Amino acid sequence: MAKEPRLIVVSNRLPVEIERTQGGFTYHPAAGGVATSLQSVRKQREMLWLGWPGTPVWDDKDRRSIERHLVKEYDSVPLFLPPSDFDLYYEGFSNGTIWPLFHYFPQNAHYEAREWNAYKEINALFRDKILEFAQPGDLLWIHDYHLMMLPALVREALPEAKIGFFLHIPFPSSELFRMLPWREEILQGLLGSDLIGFHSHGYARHFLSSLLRLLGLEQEFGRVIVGDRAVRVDTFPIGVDVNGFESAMQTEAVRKELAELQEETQDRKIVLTVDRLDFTKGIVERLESFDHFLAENPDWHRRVTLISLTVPSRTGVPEYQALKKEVDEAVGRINGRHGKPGWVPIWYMYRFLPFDRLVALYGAADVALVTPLRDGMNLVAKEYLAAHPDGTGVLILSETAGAAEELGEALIVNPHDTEQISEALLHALTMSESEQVARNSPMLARLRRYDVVRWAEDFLGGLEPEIAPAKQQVQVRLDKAGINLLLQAYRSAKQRLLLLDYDGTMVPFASRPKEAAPDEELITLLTRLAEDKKNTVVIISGRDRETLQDWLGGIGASLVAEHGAQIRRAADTKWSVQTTEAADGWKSELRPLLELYVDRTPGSMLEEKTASMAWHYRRAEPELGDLRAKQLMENLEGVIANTPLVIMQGSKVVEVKESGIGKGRAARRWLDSDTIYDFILATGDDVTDEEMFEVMPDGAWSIRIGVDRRSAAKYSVRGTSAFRRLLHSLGDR
Ligand code: GDG
Repeated sequence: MAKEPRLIVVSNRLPVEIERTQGGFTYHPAAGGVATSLQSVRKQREMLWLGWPGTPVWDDKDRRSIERHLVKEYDSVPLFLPPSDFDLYYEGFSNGTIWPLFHYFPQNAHYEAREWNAYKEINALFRDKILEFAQPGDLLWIHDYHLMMLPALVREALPEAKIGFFLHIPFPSSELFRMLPWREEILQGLLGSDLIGFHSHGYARHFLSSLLRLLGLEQEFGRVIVGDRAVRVDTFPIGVDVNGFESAMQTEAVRKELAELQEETQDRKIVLTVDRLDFTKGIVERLESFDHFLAENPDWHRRVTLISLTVPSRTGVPEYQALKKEVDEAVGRINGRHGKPGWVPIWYMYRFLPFDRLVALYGAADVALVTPLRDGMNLVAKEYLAAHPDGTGVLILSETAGAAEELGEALIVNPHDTEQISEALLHALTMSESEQVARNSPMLARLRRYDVVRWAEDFLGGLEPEIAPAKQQVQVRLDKAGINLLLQAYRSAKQRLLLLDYDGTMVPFASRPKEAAPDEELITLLTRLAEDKKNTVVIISGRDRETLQDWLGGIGASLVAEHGAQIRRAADTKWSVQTTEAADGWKSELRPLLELYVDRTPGSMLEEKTASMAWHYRRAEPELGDLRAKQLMENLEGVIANTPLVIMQGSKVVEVKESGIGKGRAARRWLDSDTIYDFILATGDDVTDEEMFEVMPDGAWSIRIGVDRRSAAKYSVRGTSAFRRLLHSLGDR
């Protein structure tokens, strides 16, 4: 079996804690979702982890010793970052701009050019470190919002690298994202990747919509074409180590902790909250909901305890200090208001607990109250369920945590709705065990199936080169050598057939179809090609005959309009119509439906042709256009069943036409004629051209304009300008 390529994981922080001790350093592996998931990957392939090793300032000797140890013992490469830039990059741009903005707190975000510059500088240092270690064939997996410029920086230096990027926090709606002064750069930075992963479909959608609105880049099934590369955008919801939690529950240490907890809380119900102290977590809002619950339900006094584990975070930042004060005061106020001798309603712990104690807390809790205002995923919700393998326990979960997309059987709440959370608490505390198990079992089954190991494998599977299904035509990019072969074949041929699509092949798309008129240079080029006695030039287009006649009537080529419904041979002056008389009948039936879509989709329009009707939506709001196109296709499918009509979706157009009319059949008129062509070139860019590619004989040169799409064509070139260059080379012969 072929050896798996090596994986280089890159994240801001290395998952190793380093402490200075007398006479040296001690090292502890830091546990955490991503680190755990990659342990299993480590068993299957060689892996290197690259990141910042932590705050202390080391001298050169320390650095060398740490690096040696980490490379040897942890397969990790430390990147020592300059402290001055580090603050601007980390506290500044990463946590003071991106973190609040991406979590829907634009009022907390600041925009400082100095910090942005430091962010780019530090990303460049990461790139330099990668370049020291990367070898051809390595897979690179870059993590999170601190390193969004890194994919493009690496791509620039290593054009052939396989680069994956995963964002652990939300990607906000494009309306928020566009507030960022450096939004285009960030998008371009991410687009250096081959694969970009998000936790939820919503985040991926927001990202794609930002690409469309800010860079004008369109997607097709999550694929975005950037220059001559395809970038895939997909969803990989991170899981937890379900087996790890299940077995942790059985260990002596956890059992002991659990017994102690039960002793202390007696037969009171436990509601648990676990968060890092952060404004995105909704800590104060949640405490207020608990306050409201106690005020509304005095019969629950003495019978319930809220254990709030809050992990210190960014303690040097004034906003976080203020939040800490607010939380402290809320806890004091609520305990003061409802507490009684022998009963403290809220047990507040402001510290980081050892893993065993955390797991014991999960196990002891009757209810987990997880109500962040915004959260990329939220692992606590999943860990709580994993720590209850028998399916007991109740999860109350915020609808704005990524986890809510998968954990729909939990009690889902709006984290701002005090009343709703208070009611959910009552429901949770009184829920029967059978309802608990009924709700949790399907969630547990999903967590087991898609655990943290599957998550990593799934992402890496998406990053490794795809193997094309047997039947799918793999297109060969026409490189210099290929073009030379084509030119040789052209030169030595006696009878040549050139079947040329127009829009998207010889000219780029314009937002109004009428604006895509041919330029002088193209007219001269085509005329020259058509004048060559050995050439039969056919312009084969979806456009109406008037436009084709008007634009290309004088070049001496044959013209095929409306995908073959109308044909004018070079020698003729008249067009011949290929359609049936019945056309008028079906058109008047379908017209009202198509007009309805024109009305419902501002910017779209209806075009009537001889044998078809086309609804164009290139100028419509892009997402609405795509949505309406799908709806229209569904609608039409119902209406045209059992008629001789077919629906085609082209580039920003949905077209209904008579079956039997098509570019394939039109091309056949030449292929099946008495002339034997010893050089055939067929070119096109969209689905309507596929019919033509499909009927091409073996030796034909079929070329698809645009890369990385499925096609029956044998070859591809990058875009209209590349194709024009090729035409020029033909014209020069
Ligand atoms: C990012 C995203 C996304 C917490 N307190 C203690 C402790 N923890 C552990 C929990 C859990 C983790 O910390 C917190 O989970 P998050 O989901 O918030 O993860 P983060 O890494 O902070 O955040 C988040 C995540 O990335 C993964 O993609 O879900 O949305 O913001 O694992 O168990 N662990 C111990 N003691 C504690 O006191 N031992």
